[in-house]
Amino acid sequence: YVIKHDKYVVNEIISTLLRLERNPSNKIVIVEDSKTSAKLLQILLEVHQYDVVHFTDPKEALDYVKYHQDVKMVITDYNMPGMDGCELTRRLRRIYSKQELAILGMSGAGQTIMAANFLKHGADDFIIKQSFLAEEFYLRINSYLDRLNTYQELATAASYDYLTNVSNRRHFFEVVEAMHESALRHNTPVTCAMIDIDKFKSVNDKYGHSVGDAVLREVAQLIKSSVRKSDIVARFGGEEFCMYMTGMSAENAEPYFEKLRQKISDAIIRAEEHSLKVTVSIGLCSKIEHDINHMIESADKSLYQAKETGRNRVIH
Ligand code: GH3
Ligand code: MG
Ligand code: MG
Ligand code: MG
Ligand code: MG
Repeated sequence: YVIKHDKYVVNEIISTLLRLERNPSNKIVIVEDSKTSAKLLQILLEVHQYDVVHFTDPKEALDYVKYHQDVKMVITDYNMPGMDGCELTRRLRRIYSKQELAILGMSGAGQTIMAANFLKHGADDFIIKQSFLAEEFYLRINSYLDRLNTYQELATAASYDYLTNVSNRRHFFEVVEAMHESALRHNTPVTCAMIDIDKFKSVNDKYGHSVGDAVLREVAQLIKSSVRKSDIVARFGGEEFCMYMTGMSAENAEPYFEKLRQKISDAIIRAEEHSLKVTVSIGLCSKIEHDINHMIESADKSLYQAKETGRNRVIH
């Protein structure tokens, strides 16, 4: 019906569909001073739903890629004003590894010598302008993007806890060291918290392990939803979570964690055919120590005290 009535509308619909289908995680930057050559590549890529950004100036491209971590691939020409493609490749590689960004060098016919040059500077591959077959080009592009996505999936799987989707212990220490150093430098207050579900063994005993898992997920979610982006939550052991918060002073930590404790004890957790409630005990440490491990140990001691004095409470 539409085709019969308005060709313009059809084009609009098609381009809208293309935009909708475009995968934002497949962003490719083309750096090419020749507008015709760039246009050709852009069309080839956009037909296959790649999100393409074009720059004629390599310096602008460098800035863009530096601040847009969603760029997966850079395709760069060699001869360009201001900076050649190899230099651009070299500078990009100082910021992004091959696991984070794919780089394809490109130059005109008769410049195959450039291939080694590009590869030496950190490019993944090299193509000769206008002499490649479209199909081969797509296959290569796809294999690089697939590889990057696989790396990213592996990195995520290695950093997050499978059951609760919060950080695992390894990832926690990987990021917390730098956070702590920066907090010490800037004299920012920090708080470390150990949170442990009370009598969790009895939840498993009474309702079974899969309900126990659901409770763990729910508690993790309640904790996670109460933190800011600058905080980190990790699952340390079975039913034990550790939190590190910057900008959280001792005075603020008390009411903050009291609220979190209350929120968890109020929550009705539904799992399978059951509705249940759990409580947590929380140990805090806001006394700045140079070594983050000492703060965690101190929070752990407070947690132990919270358990000893009746559970479902916050001890500083
Ligand atoms: P307390 O108040 O002293 O902390 O008592 P608790 O029962 O919570 O502590 P305890 O350390 O005795 O038991 C922890 C239990 O957590 C034992 C274990 O079966 C359970 N657990 C650990 N990891 C998992 C998990 O991944 N899934 C489930 N369902 N249970 C788990
Ligand atoms: Mg050029
Ligand atoms: Mg215990
Ligand atoms: Mg427990
Ligand atoms: Mg425990």
